[in-house]
Amino acid sequence: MPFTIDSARGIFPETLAADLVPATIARFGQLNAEDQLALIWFAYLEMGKTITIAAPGAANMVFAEATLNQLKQMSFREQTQVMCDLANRADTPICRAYGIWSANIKLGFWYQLGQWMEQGIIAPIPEGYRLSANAAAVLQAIRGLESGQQITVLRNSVLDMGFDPNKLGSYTKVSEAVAVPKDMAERIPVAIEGVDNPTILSYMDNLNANDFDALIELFTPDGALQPPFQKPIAGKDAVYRFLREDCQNLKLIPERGVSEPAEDGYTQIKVTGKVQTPWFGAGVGMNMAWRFLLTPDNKIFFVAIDLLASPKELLNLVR
Ligand code: 45D
Repeated sequence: MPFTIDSARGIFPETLAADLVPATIARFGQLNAEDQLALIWFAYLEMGKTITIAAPGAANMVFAEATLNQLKQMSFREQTQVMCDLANRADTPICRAYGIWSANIKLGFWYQLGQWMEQGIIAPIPEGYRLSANAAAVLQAIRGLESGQQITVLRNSVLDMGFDPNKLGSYTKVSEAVAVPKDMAERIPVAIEGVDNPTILSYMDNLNANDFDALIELFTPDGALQPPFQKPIAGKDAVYRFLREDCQNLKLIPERGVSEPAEDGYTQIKVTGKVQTPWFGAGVGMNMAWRFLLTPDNKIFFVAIDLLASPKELLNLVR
């Protein structure tokens, strides 16, 4: 076997990812819980002036409902404590429940809390709260990011909260029901300047259609998918689970790409373009790259998905 997942990660090394995102999140993680909550609140208010978050679907919210109702019954003091516990990743029943939710359930939970904070149902950030100097600097750094990077910082900070499920031993993740794949008649196939490889086109089209059963068949049994700023998810079962849990209702808008032979009959293909998330729709187009490594029989051995450093990177298709 010429490639390992590890060596595959290095294809198209010229690709510049938005490293400011993990750097900002690391700085955010150093702040105390009060500062973290206040900072997200301020960032959320500022972003809300230019972009709108779509309300999560009701089906999505049922899993968080019991916890949300529990919070609603509490005093402001207790509510603040719960939010700080989440930021501190404490070991409490609520932090344990939160820890095993899928990304969208966690986001939906905070979406609801944000609404309730505005309505005075959940404890607000105290009026006149002053961020520490470090927190103010992190907020300033977030202001300087492009919108796709800002929402990624927000998302990742929310995903990091709660009790770490890996400390639970075995657990079953709680995620919303998987959407029915889009009707064939409603699918609009993508076109990619410079790339006509059918596996790549099917990858994009199946993901856009929530057709995860068809999508997973494009991978080799040991194939891997590396989401932005994460380690590769390896093996068909794990990739399939990830797709069903965390990849619904995305809109991939690939624009252009290059395809070139790699060692031993493999092919490496880089595609750049935009991705929209159901949370922000067309309001935020994230600048993305896909770096594929295909086997000689055109199966996906590896694909890395990168959030790009800048729009300029959309045109960077060199090796
Ligand atoms: O703490 O090809 C308050 C893959 C204050 C799959 C709050 C992909 C207190 C393969 C405001 C209440 C998935 C990898 C908090 C492609 C407080 C593939 C609330 C890529 C927390 C292309 C905060 C997909 C709130 C990508 C409500 C790149 C925050 C998807 C809400 C990216 C934040 C999706 C939200 C992103 C963020 C979604 C809703 C970045 C959503 C971000």
